[in-house]
Amino acid sequence: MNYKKIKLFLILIIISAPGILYADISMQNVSGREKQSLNGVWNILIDAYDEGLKKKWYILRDSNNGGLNELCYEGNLTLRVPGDWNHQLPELYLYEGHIWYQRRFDSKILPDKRMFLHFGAVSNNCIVFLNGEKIGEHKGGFTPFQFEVTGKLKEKDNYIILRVDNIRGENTIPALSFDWWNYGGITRDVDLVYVPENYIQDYFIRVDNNDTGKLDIKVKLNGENVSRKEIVVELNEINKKITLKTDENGIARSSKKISLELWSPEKPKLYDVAITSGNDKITDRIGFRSIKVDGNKLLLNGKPIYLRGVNFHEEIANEKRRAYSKADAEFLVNSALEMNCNFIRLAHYPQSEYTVRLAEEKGILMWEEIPLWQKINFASEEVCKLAETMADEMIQRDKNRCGVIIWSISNETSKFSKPRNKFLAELVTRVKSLDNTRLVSSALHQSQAVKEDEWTVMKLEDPLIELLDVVGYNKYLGWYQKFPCEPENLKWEAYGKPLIISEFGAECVQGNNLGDTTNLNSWSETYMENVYKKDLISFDNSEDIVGLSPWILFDFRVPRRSHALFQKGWNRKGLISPEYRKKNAWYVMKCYYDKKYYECKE
Ligand code: GCB
Repeated sequence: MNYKKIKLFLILIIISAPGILYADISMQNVSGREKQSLNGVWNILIDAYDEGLKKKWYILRDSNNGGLNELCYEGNLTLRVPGDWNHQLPELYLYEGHIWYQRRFDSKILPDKRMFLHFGAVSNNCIVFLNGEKIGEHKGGFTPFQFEVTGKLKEKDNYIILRVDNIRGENTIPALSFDWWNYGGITRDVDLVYVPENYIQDYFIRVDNNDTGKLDIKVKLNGENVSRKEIVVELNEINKKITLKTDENGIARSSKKISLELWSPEKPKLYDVAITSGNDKITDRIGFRSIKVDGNKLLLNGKPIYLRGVNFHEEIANEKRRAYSKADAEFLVNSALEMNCNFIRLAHYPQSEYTVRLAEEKGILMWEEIPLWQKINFASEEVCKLAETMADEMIQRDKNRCGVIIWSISNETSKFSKPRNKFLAELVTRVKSLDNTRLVSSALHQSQAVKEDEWTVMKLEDPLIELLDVVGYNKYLGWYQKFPCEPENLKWEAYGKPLIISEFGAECVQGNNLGDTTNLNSWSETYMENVYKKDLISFDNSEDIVGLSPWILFDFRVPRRSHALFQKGWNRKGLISPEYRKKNAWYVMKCYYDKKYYECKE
């Protein structure tokens, strides 16, 4: 064995060592499954000194089973699940540490069904215990995961305990410092999911990106008896029934001619698709489209498209909390629609499935990304492995959502780091091998203003550019940096590739127009408005730009934004204030997008 093989062997031994039980990647489409919700009120204990594991806080003790002294979950603090802990209890407002969650539940036991404990997301890490036994752990706060619990449940009085932490570190993703609130907790739905013994674990149903008259299907069964099984995929609306057979690994594939109405922002057509295998059946709403690049153009269903976008965080600013529900998704997506957007950059991590599904239903294209934000320790194998898992989990959850057109692999990581360049290049290959029906991008930021005749050209410089399909460019001229010239003479370039200006903007306090409003330090609406106007003039000079996502739709909360007069714990680059008052720059963007909308219609 050579050195590399020995290393791999040792890593495998470590990964499979008893005690480290990792969660499984989530099954496809939990929302389409029979399930029992475990949302609701959970008891909690705050473990500020991180002693719970040592002291076995995962074994529920009460007056009946002894050991009550110094450990009792019930009768004191509680938290609602789903939901971050920061906004629910004043003592947890800025808390970064461990919290133990506990609840009891009864569950129906169906003899011919398997059961899975499914979490939509837990921020950021957790260890899960069921009836006193550790069933596994998960790292990463924004993607779903599951554990099989068949045979581990009783009809009455089960208890589940989670140790959750939101601790930042050099080797976490995101790492030590990042520009959003570090919400902790069980932030998305928790369910007990019931499936048949041999169940449809996964499917990927899409049209061929090079030929939308061809439907490509891959279905994967899971169970003891999954080889040479028949699978039927039906689109009743067009009387289409496709029969497939699994191989010895329970995987079936087909590629068949089909005539479908394609999904687009103007007409976001979704089909009911039913997949049946033995006694398992699941249905989903799926849309079909192609997304491609031709030189510096972006083509949706073969036609050039302009992305009228915006960024938002998964936050309800006015309530100082993370968004988690269908109603929250409606609020966020409708707010983007109000500005006439057809594109959302879901910053800076996979946001709730409710948001993705709703945006797709409403005809919005999406950019989805993993939280590799600025200073990530790419030199650590453990960190890179985690980043890969995050990408896998994001793609697994949303690969059937045609509204998602871009997977982004990172935001503003440094081009000077060799391990970063090596790892991100590998990640591009990995993402493309998992899904060849979307484009790969990254939000880059290292650039130079270069004089070329009468023009000053903003040029990105990053070895990643040549590997990406679409280039994201973050730049805050007028805020972190001066405009290098008059906007009439300014251009943006991505070396002949489609370019999305993925972030630009400035800060201001809504309602403020005091002092010299030409001055950045005025924090005035007029200053911000002028930055937007100048940016837009320069964008119109640039042939490579296929879309914009200004930073950001709402002011958002960040503990490190601490200017005592103007920020007070908020990043004020929002186009809308937390109270939903639109800033001048919002109207500038809305006008610009209306104009683009009518230009594109002509
Ligand atoms: C950026 C980051 C974003 C920040 C923003 C800012 O470049 O990508 O996460 O919030 O700048 O306001 O500084």
